[in-house]
Amino acid sequence: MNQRVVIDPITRIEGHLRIEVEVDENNVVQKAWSSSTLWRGLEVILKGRTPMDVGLLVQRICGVCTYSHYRCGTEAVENALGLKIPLNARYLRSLMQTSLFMHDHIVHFYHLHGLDWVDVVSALSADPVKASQLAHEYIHNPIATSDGELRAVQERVKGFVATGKLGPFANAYWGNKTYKFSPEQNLIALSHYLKALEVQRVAAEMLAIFGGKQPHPQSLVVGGVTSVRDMLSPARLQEWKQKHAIVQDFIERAYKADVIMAASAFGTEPSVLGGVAIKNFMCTNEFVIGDQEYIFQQGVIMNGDLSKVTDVNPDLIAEDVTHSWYSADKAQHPYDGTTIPNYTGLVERDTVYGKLPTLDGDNKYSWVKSPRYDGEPVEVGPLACLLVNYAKGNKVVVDAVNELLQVTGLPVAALFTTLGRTAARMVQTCIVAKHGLETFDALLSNMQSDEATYIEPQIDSSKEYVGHSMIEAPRGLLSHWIRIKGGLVENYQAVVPTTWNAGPVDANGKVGPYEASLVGLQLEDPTKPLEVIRVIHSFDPCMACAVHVMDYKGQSLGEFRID
Ligand code: NFE
Ligand code: MG
Repeated sequence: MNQRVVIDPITRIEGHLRIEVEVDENNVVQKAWSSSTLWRGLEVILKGRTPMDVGLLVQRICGVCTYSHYRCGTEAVENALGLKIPLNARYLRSLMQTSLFMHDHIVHFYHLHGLDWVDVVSALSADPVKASQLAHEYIHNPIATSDGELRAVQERVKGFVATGKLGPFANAYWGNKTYKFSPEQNLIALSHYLKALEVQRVAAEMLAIFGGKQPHPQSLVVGGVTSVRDMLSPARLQEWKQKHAIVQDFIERAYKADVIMAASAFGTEPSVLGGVAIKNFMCTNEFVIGDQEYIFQQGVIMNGDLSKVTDVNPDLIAEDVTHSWYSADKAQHPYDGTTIPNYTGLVERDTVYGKLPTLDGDNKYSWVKSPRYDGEPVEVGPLACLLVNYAKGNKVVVDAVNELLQVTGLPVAALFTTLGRTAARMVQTCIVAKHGLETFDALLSNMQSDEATYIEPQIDSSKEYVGHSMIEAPRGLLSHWIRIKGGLVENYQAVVPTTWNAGPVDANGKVGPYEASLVGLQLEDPTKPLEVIRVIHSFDPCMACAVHVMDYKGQSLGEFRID
C-alpha cells in the first residue's frame, strides 16, 4: 500500500513550501507534489503606479534576493522606454550582483542546505587532530581547521547539547543513514558553518557599499545608478575590494573544499541522492565585463542534449495555472498574464501522521504558477547556467567544471544528481568571485574617460510601451514584464526562478523540476524524510519570490498542522 508523507513547512528556506510524496512499500517515492501555501500580492499592487517606483516596489517580493527584483524591475522599465543606460551604471549593477551571489550562495550552502549533508551530533565524537589532518587532503591550506580551532568548535556545540538547547541544531534527523560523513568530516564542515556566519556579513556589506544598504538597496533608479559620489570614492572602492578578498578566500578554502569532501563521501547514486529528472535548462547573460561581453552567456538546452544550445526566445515563455490557485482559461504569455486568485482548498486523507488535510493533486494545489518554455518544464539555476555555458564552450566554465570533475574524480553524469546541483552552485560562486574583479577593473578603466552613471528617462503619457528584462538571479533566470499606458503601469508580471523549478504539474500532465526530481528517491524512514529535504534544498527554494501575491486582508486560507 502506498503511503502519503507530508512535509510542511520545509524549513531553512525563504517563504512557505509544502511537499507531499507518495511512497510504495519499499519507501520509494512514486509521486510528488510541490505547493506554496503562502499567498502574497505584488503583480497586482503594481497596476496603476508610476513606472519610476517599480524597482522599489518589486524588491519587496523577496527578503533574500531583494536586489535581483529591484534591478530586474528597473531594467524592465528601461527596456520598455528604450533607454540605454551608461556603461558605468551597468558595471555597478553587475558588481552588486556579484556581491549578492557571493553572499547568497554561501548562506545557502552552509546555513540552509549544509545540515542535509552534515550530522552535527556525529561531529561531537570526532578526533580534532585527525580531522585537522584530513582537512588538508581536500584543499591546500583549509580555513578554520587547525586542531585547536576544531576542538573549540566541538566544545562550543557540546555546550549547547549539555544544556539541552540545540538552538539552530534542534529538530533535525540526526543519525539518518544517508548522512555519509565520518565524525571528522562532520566536524570540518561544522567549523565552516560557524565561520560562514561571519563571512556572510562581510559579503552583505559588499552589496551595501554600492547599494546604500542591504537588504533592499536603494541606489538604482530608472536611467542608471545615483548617489555615486560616496560609492565611487577611492576609499570605498578599495573597501569593496578588501571585503571581496575576504569572502573569496573563504569560498576557495572552505566552500570549495567542503563540496570536494562531500563528493568523496556521498558518491553519485541517484536513488540515494535524488536525480536531475527534467533535463531542460535555461539561463541568461550575466556579469558584464565589456559593452556586450558577459561571464555567463544565455541559452537553452532541451532533453539533456549538450550538443545543441539555442538562444532564449522570450516569445516562447508562458505560465500555466491549471493546478495553481488562480483562474485563467489557458497558458498565458507574461505580457498578457493575469493573477486572479482562486483558492480551492485541501482534501482530507490518511498520511504517515494520521488523517490530515492534504494537497488535491488532481485539481489545484499551489500558489505557484507553472512557467513553460515552448510548452516544456525547464530547470533554472546554477546547474542550468553551468551546463548551458559548458555546452557552448565558454572557456571559463569549461575549465572550472573540468577542474571539479578532475579533483573529485566524478564523471559528467554526476552533475545530474542533487550533489551535482549543489556542486554547480559552488563552481558558479568561484567563477563569479574570480571574474567579478574583471567587472571592477572595467569600471575603473571606463571611468577614466566617462563619468556618466545616469541618463534621464522620458515618458510620453500619450504613448503605450511594452518591455521586459531578464537577469540571472542566484536561483536562476528571472524575468519581469511590463506594459505602460497613460504614463502608468498597465500590467506587470514576474516569472521567477523558484516558479520555474517549484511549479505544479501543467495542463498537459508535464511535471516540473521539484516534483520530477523526487520520483525514485528511496527514504530510509518516511516519518523522517531527510532525503526529500536534501533534494528540495538543493534547488535553494524561495517561495516568497515564487508566489508574490499577498492576501492584504489577512484572511485565513486554510488550517495546516505543522509537524
Ligand atoms: Ni527570493 Fe529569487 C533568487 C529571484 S527566487 S530569492 O535568486 O528572483 O527564485
Ligand atoms: Mg509571477
